[in-house]
Amino acid sequence: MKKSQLKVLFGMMIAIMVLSSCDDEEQAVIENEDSITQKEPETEAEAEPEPELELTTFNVTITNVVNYLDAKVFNTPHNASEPGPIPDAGCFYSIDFKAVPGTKLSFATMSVVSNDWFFAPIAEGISLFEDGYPVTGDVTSKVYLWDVGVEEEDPSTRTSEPGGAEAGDPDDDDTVRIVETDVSSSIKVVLYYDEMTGYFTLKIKNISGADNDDNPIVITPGIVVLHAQDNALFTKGEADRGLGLAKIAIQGNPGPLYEWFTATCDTGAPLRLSSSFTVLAPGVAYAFDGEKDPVFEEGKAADPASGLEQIAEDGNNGIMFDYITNDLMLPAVKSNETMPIGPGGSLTFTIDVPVGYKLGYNTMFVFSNDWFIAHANSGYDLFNGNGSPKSGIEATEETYLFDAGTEVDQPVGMGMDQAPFQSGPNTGADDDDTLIRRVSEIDDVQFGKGQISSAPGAVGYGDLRGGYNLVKVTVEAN
Ligand SMILES: [Ca+2]
Ligand SMILES: [Ca+2]
Ligand SMILES: [Ca+2]
Ligand SMILES: [Ca+2]
Repeated sequence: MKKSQLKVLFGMMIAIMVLSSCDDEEQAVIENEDSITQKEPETEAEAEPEPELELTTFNVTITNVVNYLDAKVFNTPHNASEPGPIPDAGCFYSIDFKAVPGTKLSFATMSVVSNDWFFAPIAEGISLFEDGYPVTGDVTSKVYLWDVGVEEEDPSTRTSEPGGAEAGDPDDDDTVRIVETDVSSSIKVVLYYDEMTGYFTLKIKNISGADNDDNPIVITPGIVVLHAQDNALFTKGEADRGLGLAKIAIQGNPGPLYEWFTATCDTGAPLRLSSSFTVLAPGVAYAFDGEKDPVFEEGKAADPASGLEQIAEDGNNGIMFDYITNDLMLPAVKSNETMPIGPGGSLTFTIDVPVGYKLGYNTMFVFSNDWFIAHANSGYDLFNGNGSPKSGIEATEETYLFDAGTEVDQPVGMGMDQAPFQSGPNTGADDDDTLIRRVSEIDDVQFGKGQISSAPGAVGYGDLRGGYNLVKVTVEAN
């Protein structure tokens, strides 16, 4: 799908970049004023604030932390009625899952005739799409045999020995490391894809079998994880994270690791799984000194002059930037990045702010019709009570996913009127509800996880309320 459509989006972003290329000079002027101010401090500002205000420079970073997108346990061999290991050559596990371009696959299954060895893809995972097309066929060459670094190699305490799943000395090398890069004589790993349903099927087959004296192979129940960033299960050369991978590698028990990935808070909102795969559009950061964010107000319709519709529907940050700069006459900057930011990437902003001001920011949740990520309307206090500037990731806690109320919603990442796929800007039916509101529910069609609810619309990774796990916001005072 969609490669050409993504190109449209990138093209659009480049157009925006060209339109705004004169901003660098404006930025330089502001910086010069700042340095003059610092050399010759003037008396307290009164009626005409502009040149006299003491400015603090903040670096604001909105990181796209989308990573773990789904986790599944596999435990029952194909055509078997009970969960169990696979000792016989030719038998296999079969796991169905849904995924969209940008997704990587990792899994782990134990090699029983070992102390703590497991089969898993290369640390960055297997990309499930290449050039927008699903990857299918034999992917065994991307699967290695790994040592989890928890139990010392000793044939008498192998898991296949009586009591071996409980016995064994600590490994004298505690890092996760490669045992073998060619596992094709042990297992075969194949991917299938169904165009109609969008589901992949992963088959992990025992090739050698337990009876092969030269290479006895038994594989066990394990876990499949769909992710967007590298090193989902472990980092090569680092110690096991202690989250349950060793339970798979030593005992063939995927339960603890599955629990870790799929943990929720009391309301059922995920603590770690991201709701969606999305990129973030170039955004705007701004500062204000009133009670409420002057750019948008939750519970009211978007102000047509504010540029909210354009930023939320099309990822166009130019109109909002101009509105804040020229109409509201408040400090505003566009992100330094002029292209969409995928998982692991960041939007960065450098903004000069008068003491006492609050921070606002806005970036599109690109795989939507009119959703944007922004701080709550109260704004983030950039300064402590004594006027000292703040630094840290605290702003993440009150960052939420909003619906701009300007375009009707289609399933995330699946709508032909959404920015990456639409024929042009401002394409799509009007929203039934024209008020700006938190997105309190996402129906995950991309991965088939179903309804994901977060009453507040929380987007910070690791938020104790659970939520969508999409971003981290970092503020750093210079
Ligand atoms: Ca070991
Ligand atoms: Ca053992
Ligand atoms: Ca909407
Ligand atoms: Ca649209």
